[in-house]
Amino acid sequence: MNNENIQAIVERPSDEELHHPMEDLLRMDRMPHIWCPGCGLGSCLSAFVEGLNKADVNFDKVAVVSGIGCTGRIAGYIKLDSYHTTHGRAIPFATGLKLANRDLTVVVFSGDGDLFAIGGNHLIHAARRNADINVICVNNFIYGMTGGQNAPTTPLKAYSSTAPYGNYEQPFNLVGVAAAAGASYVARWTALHMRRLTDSIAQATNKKGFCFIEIVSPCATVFARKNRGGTGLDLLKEFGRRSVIDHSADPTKIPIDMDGEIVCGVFVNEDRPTFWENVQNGIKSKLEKTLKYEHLSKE
Ligand SMILES: Cc1ncc(C[n+]2csc(CCOP(=O)(O)OP(=O)(O)O)c2C)c(N)n1
Ligand code: SF4
Ligand SMILES: [Mg+2]
Repeated sequence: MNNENIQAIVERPSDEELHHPMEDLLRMDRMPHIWCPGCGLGSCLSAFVEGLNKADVNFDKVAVVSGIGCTGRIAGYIKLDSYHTTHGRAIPFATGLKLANRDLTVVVFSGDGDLFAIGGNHLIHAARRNADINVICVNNFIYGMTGGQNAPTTPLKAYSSTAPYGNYEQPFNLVGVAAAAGASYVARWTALHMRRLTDSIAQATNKKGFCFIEIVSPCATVFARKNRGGTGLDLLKEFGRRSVIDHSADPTKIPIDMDGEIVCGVFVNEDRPTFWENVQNGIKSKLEKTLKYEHLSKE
């Protein structure tokens, strides 16, 4: 059978059928993306777009800021106002953006290495100040893009390209760090918990203050290979087996290791004044005192 005959019997899908539901929010001119088959980042991006839809936010008022790494590419693929900043500096960039444009919803989307190694100081101080930004951290336990070096999240005894005999550095428990530093909202999900993750992203979008969401996500290429984890799907299945949902868990007491439980949930959801509100209130009371003093001195 020649090609013409094959074409005649295969019904062509309509343009509508060919249109991916997320296409309007993706920079299709950048496709195909660089992510490996089986990587969890596609699910993380889908959950983000779904979460924004659920939050009913005006897409023209959303800005996405990433650092570098495989996760950092999200800023380049999403068709919103987005910034791919330098390594570790997404949070100060986002804080400035929000302070200058306070009607924006500013979201930092970046990796565990970017946000907790070189960017770790920025993260704890933005949480302490309660900067009004949302931070979504994809934790794949490794520096994915640069070939699998140890990250501050690499579990004890896991292998990486810089820990060929296993990692013997105690990793950070990301939700514990964010909560201890003062974040208003702290949640952890895996890339398998699509509905709950989407709901969390919607909740954080509609919430004031520093909101932190960790997504435990498979790095099918470097982390899985070095640790004999199988494919991305195998890792997801393992996350599913090991996950328990406990919203009442103390976030400082739920580190992730190589084979124990991955405790998920929304651990902190509090309201406290944001950095900008504190500045406003502080300046207002100072000015009031000065004006009162000037008024009295004239009498
Ligand atoms: C100043 C600087 N130092 C080092 C690098 C190299 N670098 C690129 S990606 C990366 C690690 C990113 O890890 P992570 O944030 O976990 O992202 P992933 O690739 O795992 O999603 C590093 C160290 C860089 N781009 N800039
Ligand atoms: S190296 Fe890992 S994190 Fe990066 S795209 Fe590949 S699977 Fe994903
Ligand atoms: Mg990483």
